[in-house]
Amino acid sequence: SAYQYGIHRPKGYTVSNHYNPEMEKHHFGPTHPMKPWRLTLAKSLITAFGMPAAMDSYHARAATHDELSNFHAADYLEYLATAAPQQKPPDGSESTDNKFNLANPDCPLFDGLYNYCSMSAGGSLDAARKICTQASQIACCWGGGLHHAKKAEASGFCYINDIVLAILELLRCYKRVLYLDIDIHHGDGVEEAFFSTDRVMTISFHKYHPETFFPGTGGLSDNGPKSESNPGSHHAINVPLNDGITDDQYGEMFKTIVRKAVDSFQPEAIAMQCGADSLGGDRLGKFNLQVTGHAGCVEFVKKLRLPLILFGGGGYTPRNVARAWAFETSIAIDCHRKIAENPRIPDHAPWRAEFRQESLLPSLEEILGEPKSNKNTKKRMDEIIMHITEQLRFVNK
Ligand code: TV1
Ligand code: CA
Ligand code: ZN
Repeated sequence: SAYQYGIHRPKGYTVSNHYNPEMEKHHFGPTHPMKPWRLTLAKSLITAFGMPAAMDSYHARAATHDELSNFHAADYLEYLATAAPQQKPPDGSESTDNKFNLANPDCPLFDGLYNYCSMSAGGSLDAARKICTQASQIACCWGGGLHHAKKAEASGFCYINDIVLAILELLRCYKRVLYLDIDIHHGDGVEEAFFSTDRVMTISFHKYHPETFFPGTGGLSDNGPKSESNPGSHHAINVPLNDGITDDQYGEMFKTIVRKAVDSFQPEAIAMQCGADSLGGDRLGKFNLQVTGHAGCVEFVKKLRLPLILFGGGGYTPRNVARAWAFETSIAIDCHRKIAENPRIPDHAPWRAEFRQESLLPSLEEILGEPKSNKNTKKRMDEIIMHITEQLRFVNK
C-alpha cells in the first residue's frame, strides 16, 4: 500500500518511529480510561497506509534503571520495580497502600507495570538519541508523552516521565529545548521538572477549571517560582482554555503563541506532546478539535525545521487517538496531502471495524453528532495572548 498511496521517504531528512509492541499488552484495569491497546490501532493505520516504507522503524528497548534515575528518585524506582499488583484486602476494605501516590484508581499497580513504564521511557530515550546524533530529524514515540509523572510520585495515569528523560538527553547536545503540550491536561510534571532552568521553555495548552478538571494547575499567571536568582523565571507558559474550543480558535492561539515563543527563546530543538484527548468526542476531554485541527499544530511545528520529537500522551477514544497519531505520522513523512485526498481506511487494515467511519479524517459531526458549545470568548483569547506577549519580553536569547 506504500505503492498504492505513492508514499516514499521524504527528501532531505529522516523520520524515525520508536515503538515496542509489548506495551500494548498491558491493562490498567477493565474500566480504566487509559487503554494501551490504542497503540495497536495506531500502528494498524500507520501500516495500512504504507507509512513504514517512508521511515526508520526501531524496536524500542526498555530503559534501564540507571537511565530512569536521571530524573526519578531511587526509592520510588525501587518501589515501582517491586510493588506487587494490588489485591483487595481479604476483609473487603479499600487498599490503604498508596506510597508514592501508587495504587489509587488513577495509578493502579497492574501486572507488568515496570515493564510498561520502562518501554515507554526506552522509546522516548531512543528518539532523543536519534535527534541528538542527527540520525533523525523527526522522531515519533507514540507510546511516550506521560507528562504528569513527578520525581518521586505517580500522577494522572503516569508513572515515569519519559518526556523529562528525553529532554534531559536533548540538553546534552542542544542549548535550548522548547516543550509544547497539546494534551487537554496541563503538562505539570514536565513544567515542574524544568522550573529552575532557562534552557527549557514549556508551553502547555489545556482545559483549566481548577475545581473540577485534573490536575488543577496551569493558570495564565502560574509561571513558576519568580525570583531574581531563578534563571527559569518566565520560562513556564500556560494557555488555560474552556470547553468546546474549535480548530480555528485553537490553531490561531497555538500559532500565535508558538511563533512569539520561538522568536524570543530561539530553541535549538523541540519536544512536542501530542495528547489526543483534546479531540472532539474524547471520553475525558471536552474540546471540539478535529484530527485536521490537532494535526495542524504538528504541521506548523514541523515547518519550523528544528530537530523534533513527537510524543503521544492522553487520548481516551481509541479509534480517534489512532487516527490522530497516524495522520500526524503522515505529516512527519510529508505524505499527509496524499492521504487527505484519499482518506479512506484500506479494507485490509486490521481492526478495520473498530474505526466505525471509514475515513481517517471524519468530520466532527460524524464523530460526535452535536459539537459542544464553545465557552471561549474572543476577549479572553486576546487577554491570554497579551499576557504571554508581556511574559515573553523577559525572555531574550
Ligand atoms: C479507574 C477506573 C480510574 C475508571 C479514572 C478521569 C479512572 C478516571 C476511571 C479519571 C475515570 C481522571 C482525577 C480523581 C482527582 C483525580 C496521559 C480526586 C472516567 C496524560 C489524567 C486524568 C490524564 C486524571 C492523563 C484524572 C493525561 N480523569 N475513570 N481520572 N481525583 N484524575 O480527576 O494527561 O491524559 O474517569
Ligand atoms: Ca496540555
Ligand atoms: Zn490528558
